[in-house]
Amino acid sequence: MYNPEIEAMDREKLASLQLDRLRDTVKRCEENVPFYRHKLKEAGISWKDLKSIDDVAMLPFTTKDDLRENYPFGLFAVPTGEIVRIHASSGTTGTPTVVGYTTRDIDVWAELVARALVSCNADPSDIVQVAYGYGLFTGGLGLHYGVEKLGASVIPISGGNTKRQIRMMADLGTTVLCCTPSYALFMAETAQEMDVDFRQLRLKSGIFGAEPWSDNMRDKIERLLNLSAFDIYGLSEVMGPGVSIECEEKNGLHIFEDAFLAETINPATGERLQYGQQGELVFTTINKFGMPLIRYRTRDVTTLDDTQCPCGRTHVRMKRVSGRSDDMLIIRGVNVFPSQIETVLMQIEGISPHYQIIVERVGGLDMLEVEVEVSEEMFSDRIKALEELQQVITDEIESYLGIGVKVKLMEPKSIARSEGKAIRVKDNREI
Ligand code: DLL
Repeated sequence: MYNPEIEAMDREKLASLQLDRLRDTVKRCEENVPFYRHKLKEAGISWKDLKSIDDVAMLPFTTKDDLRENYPFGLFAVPTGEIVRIHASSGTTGTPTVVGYTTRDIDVWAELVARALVSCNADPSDIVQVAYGYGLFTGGLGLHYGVEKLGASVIPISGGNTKRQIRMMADLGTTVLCCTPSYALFMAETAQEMDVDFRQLRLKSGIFGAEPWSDNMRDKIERLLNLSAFDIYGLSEVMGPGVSIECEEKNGLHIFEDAFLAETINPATGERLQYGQQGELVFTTINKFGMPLIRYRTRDVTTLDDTQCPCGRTHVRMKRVSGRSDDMLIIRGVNVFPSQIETVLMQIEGISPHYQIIVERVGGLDMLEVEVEVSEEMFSDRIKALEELQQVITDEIESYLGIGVKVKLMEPKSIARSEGKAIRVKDNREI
């Protein structure tokens, strides 16, 4: 499934393929989606004006609000009769966003996920346990069809029932595990309770994503689960998992540029940034028919890197997502991403990898509190050792972030575990 003709394509040739696909996409949007017809007219631009791939910067943005305002099917570019699958975001913060796929879209998606799996050392002989949730969430079904396309065996176990997950892993000889990184940690803990030793299992690769995680968390997961952990990124609006994936270098995620045009912008001004500058990630789909999107603002913060990767792939890489711009906490004027706190915590001995961040406003002042779970061994230790540990964590976070923090040590297993996307932050400030 590794297709060097596409993935290691000469960049000039790639730009020409992208331009053809971009023009075709914008043409279809103009012809079939009233929302885009109006928006493009307002911006005074048509698909015919796109003469080079950089002209994408002339196109208007699409936002999550646009999707909500056109709920449910307003952005579909084909008649609903041609849509064969619908996914939707959870909609916990408002109207859900709905996405529709044609038969061709599903096929392209499966192909991209199969390519992503190969990038994580999977091949047709593998047994892949898909423990992302199946349903409206794109994680389960997205990975599922990619595994089948690759010709490997899929265990469609979905999320939850963690003891059964471990049992299946052991009995069926799972070689590749797909789930959120926070769920992988929960599995490690459950296996330990069941006296299952990961060194006796056959796991070789883990394909973890759907939420931000740090390199230090990777080290922890790799050690606990005895596998090689890869970061997979995607979002339902643009497709689902498989928009980008790490290769064996684990130094950024290659974006499948034959299907998605990536840019980063300054989120405040909308100005396009250079490669190497951190900003908000923006995608234009160029190989999608059901619901193509033009310059979709993801809110995810990252940096694009167009330098040559030793793996041979020529597609640009994005750094691991540090968080969503709307997850960024502003504490007394300082920008804080939960992933920064995670980076610090994962390096400290004596605590478990489960944590919770709480923000309060006390007397007009923002207070950052981090609840950290003490490991079993440490918990039975002397009070003095615990006090020292608490001080170490406080000092480390404060020196990393440059702001004061209150650290609360918690009993083992007292912080809620996640079977899907972990909720790390409780922001109790009133806006
Ligand atoms: O989370 C799709 C997915 C499923 C990706 C399985 C990877 C694996 P949504 O539910 O629409 O789709 O959420 C998309 O999740 O905009 C990011 O903020 C975040 N996200 C996804 N992957 C990563 C990652 C799926 N590897 C939103 N690192 C995105 C950091 C991620 N954040």
